[in-house]
Amino acid sequence: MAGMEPTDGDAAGASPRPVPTLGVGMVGYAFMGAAHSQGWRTVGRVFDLPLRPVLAAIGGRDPAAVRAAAQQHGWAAAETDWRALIARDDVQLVDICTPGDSHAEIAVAALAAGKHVLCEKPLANSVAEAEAMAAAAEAAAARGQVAMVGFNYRRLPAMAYARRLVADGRLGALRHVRVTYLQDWLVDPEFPLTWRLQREHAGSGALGDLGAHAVDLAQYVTGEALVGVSALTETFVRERPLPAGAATESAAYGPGRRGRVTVDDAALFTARFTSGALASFEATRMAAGRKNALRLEVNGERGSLAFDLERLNELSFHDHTEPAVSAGFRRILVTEPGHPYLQAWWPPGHALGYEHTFVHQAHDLVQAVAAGNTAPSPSFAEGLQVQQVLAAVEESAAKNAVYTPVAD
Ligand code: SOE
Repeated sequence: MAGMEPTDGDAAGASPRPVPTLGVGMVGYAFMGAAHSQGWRTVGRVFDLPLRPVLAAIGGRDPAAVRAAAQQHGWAAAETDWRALIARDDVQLVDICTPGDSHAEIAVAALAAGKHVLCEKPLANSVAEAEAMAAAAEAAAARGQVAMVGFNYRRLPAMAYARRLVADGRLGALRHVRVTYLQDWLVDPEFPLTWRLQREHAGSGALGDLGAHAVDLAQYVTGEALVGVSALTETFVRERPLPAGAATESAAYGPGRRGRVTVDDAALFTARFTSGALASFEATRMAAGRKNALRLEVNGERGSLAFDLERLNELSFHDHTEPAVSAGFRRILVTEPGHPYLQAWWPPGHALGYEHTFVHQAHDLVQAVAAGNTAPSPSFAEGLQVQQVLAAVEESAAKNAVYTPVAD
């Protein structure tokens, strides 16, 4: 499966050590494609890996655009048909960075073709698709293949460290988890109707786009699963201009080249964890001034922690067992070599950023492939569970929509 390629050797001129390669083929080259490319390009230069990822081929429908993306992001070849990309002998791992409506088809085909798979979040657009993907991943695992979901925020050193604090009992029994994921790129009602605003392409709106991260992160940090939700969703701007060059002006699109928004702009829900801890979630792309504000707070019997993605190198921790007179939240700068992933990076205080999560994600996946760990986390089964939570949120929101205030 994996090819062989000599390393450059070290500065002293030692003879090169052959390192097996892992050919990566990526489908999609927009925002997530660029972010994943960064991860694949960088990971082998920062971490000492048992397999060296090679950016073998990138896939996309538009021949000129995919060739340009290959050049910009460092891919050796470009394919206009994802099936051809999967079939390539130099591709052992398929990375899916397309909109949700093609995740299931590509992932199932790639797994059937014997490839390892990384799939962007949310795993799918529906529970049925996610079930098919999880079943395909389970069958492929028996053949030694690895499948993982791209919940990249787990790979933030601060979040991995927060999980460690919880697991070590530093917070004691958990009581509350509060997660908000706030962006503002849809505040402008003239923002065009891109695929992220169409149910047939995106599955859902802020819920799947941001809420999926929130749910995964809450479960990852606490090590617990959510059971039971109660939700509200809203679409504040129901029609938007069609994007420039939109191919269709079908009956579904009204006059003036505007189209219907078929997903939520915001989703709010409360939930219960297996332990009985309570959680609240808010996901919106309508919070003016909030750019990428993923905030998480966990309160336990023995302490609390708080995190804000807009200050991603920091974790606030309060140890409630300390004397009240001197206790309080303190800021941990998560850049020490003893913090997750930091050993490979810069000296303490030399901060990391958003893109490093994709490097860490590539690192964890390559290690899993090399170790033959066919159940890396987050697995497709975990992606399916998140999808089930999202579906429960939609179901609850649909029911809640019928409860109207009672006049007295
Ligand atoms: C857009 O809202 C988006 O790019 C998400 O799709 C990503 O998953 C999130 O990390 C940042 O925001």
